[in-house]
Formats: sequence, structure tokens, C-alpha cells
Amino acid sequence: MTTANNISIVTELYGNRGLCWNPLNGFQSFILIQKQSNLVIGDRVICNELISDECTIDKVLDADNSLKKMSGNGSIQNIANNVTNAIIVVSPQPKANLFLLDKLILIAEMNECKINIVINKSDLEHYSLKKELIYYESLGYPVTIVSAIKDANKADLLSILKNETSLLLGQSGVGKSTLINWLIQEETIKTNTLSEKNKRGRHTTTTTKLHILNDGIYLFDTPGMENLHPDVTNKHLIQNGFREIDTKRNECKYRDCLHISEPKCSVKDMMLLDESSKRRHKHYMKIIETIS
Ligand SMILES: Nc1nc2c(ncn2[C@@H]2O[C@H](COP(=O)(O)OP(=O)(O)O)[C@@H](O)[C@H]2O)c(=O)[nH]1
Ligand SMILES: [Mg+2]
Ligand SMILES: [Zn+2]
Repeated sequence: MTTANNISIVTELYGNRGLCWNPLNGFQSFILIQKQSNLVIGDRVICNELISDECTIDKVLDADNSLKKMSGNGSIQNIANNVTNAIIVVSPQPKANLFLLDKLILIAEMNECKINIVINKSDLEHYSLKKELIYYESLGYPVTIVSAIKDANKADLLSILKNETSLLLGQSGVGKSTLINWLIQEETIKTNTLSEKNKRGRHTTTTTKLHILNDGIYLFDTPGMENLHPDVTNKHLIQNGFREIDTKRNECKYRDCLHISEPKCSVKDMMLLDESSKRRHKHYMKIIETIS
């Protein structure tokens, strides 16, 4: 029978072996059978009884969502399943790339994740960045300000992670790895490394890992979160990822409007009213252009 107690969450994968966790039994090593090779970190699974010190996986539950990445050669890879909370990290240095921010928000919205923006490096001058993000707060994306290096405002960050499965996103250099190390430094982290015996000789197919902390904090640790793939092929769906367009779409007099250059489109006109929404509209059009 499927109850919450026997559902485990996949935290690490090494080829055909991995690790899963549930609150009752803690961490457990498992071995995959051939046809389960498409398992992803974050998947919820039901394990069978132990075979020596490893179990097999009886069932993989359908994932609520699947965050995907496009690799250099154009192939698409699942990197994390069942993400509930997208933490988009920005910093004063490197300067925030607002196009990337809007693209990451779109991806998170498409995956129906909560969205939080985190300004890291608050020890550096961040006044203008904070100002630029006021518009995003008005859209309902909370902004949390921290400094991993100066150990500032950790409690605020922990509170947005509580009872969520979070993924840190954002351009390279903003401090995502530093933030994760800062958070998991605590004694609050539950140890989740495979024993040396289980790891030996295994080919590492992915370096993504899911950390389990107290307070129901599940935190994905994955490198290179800049090239997330929007995975949208229908131009009309892009507006779902822009809240101000999505909520005003019924005010537009045209059916099936893209709100790009249609004359007297009230959504487009509204977007051109101030600097922030005008820039978002530009980004919106830029994303639409990439879809043939
Ligand atoms: N001044 C300052 N630098 C930071 C802070 N957090 C991280 N960094 C630095 O930013 C650089 C990039 O950090 P890293 O964690 O590798 O960024 P990632 O590419 O997003 O994973 C490193 O040199 C860090 O030491 C911070 O709070 N303040
Ligand atoms: Mg990093
Ligand atoms: Zn319109």
C-alpha cells in the first residue's frame, strides 16, 4: 500500500545505484533495474525490501514537475524533479542579468513553483539592485537579502526554504555554491553520502544532489544552473510566465493575442507604461522570437 511512510525521495544517483531518504528509515542505498534508468533526483519512490544492504525500487511516482537543462550539444536533460520552490539568486557583482531573471521566472512559473528572489552579497553596494527589484516584489515575488560570506540574514533565507524542496538558480558567480555550503554547514544537515564501498568504481552520471535539512528543508545542489531550458514550443504559453500579462490578458480586446505589436492591445500598452514593465515586455518578445 502506498502511504506517506513508505515513500522515499531520491537524493543521489551514481549510474545504476543511488540513495533515497524517508523520515522513518533515513537514508537507504538502492540499485536500479535496467528500465528505471530515467530516474531523476527528487523523484518519489517506493522501495522493496533489502537485498543485502541495498534495496530495489518497486515504483516511481509521477513527478509534479521536471526542471530541464539544455546541454552544449542541444540535448535536453532532466536535472531535478518535484521542485516546489525556485530560489533565483542575483548579486550586485556580477551585475544582475535581468533577461536571465525573467527567463528563470518564466521557467519556474511553467513548472508551478513558488518563486523567491534572493540578493546575495549584501556586503557589497546593492542599493540600485534592490531598487530594480521593487517591481518584482509588486508582482508577488518576495526579495530576501543575504550575505553568505558575512553570515548575514541566514534566518530569513531558512524561513523561505522551510517545508519546501528548493532549487537555487541564477547566473554564474552570484554565489549559489557558497550559499549552499553556508546552509549545509550547520549540524542541521542529515548526512547523506553513500558508504565508500557503495561509491567505489561507480561512474558518476550526474553531480546533482538533494540535501535534507531539518525543518523539512530539501535543497537541490546542482552545478551550472544558468542554462535551464524553458521547454515551451507554443508562443501563446509564454504569457503564463509573465504575471502582469497573465492577469490582464482578459482585458485585451483580441482573442489569441500575443500582446506584441497588435494596435490598441491594452496589455501591450500597459506594459509600456514604466521602465520595469517595458523591459519585461522586451524580454517577453525576445523569448517569443526564439520560438519558431
Ligand atoms: N562579497 C561577497 N562575495 C561572495 C558572497 N557569496 C559568494 N561570494 C563570492 O562570489 C564568487 C562566486 O561564488 P560561487 O558560490 O562560486 O557562485 P556560483 O557560480 O553562483 O556558484 C566567489 O568568489 C565567492 O567567494 C557574499 O556574500 N559576498
Ligand atoms: Mg557554483
Ligand atoms: Zn493583446
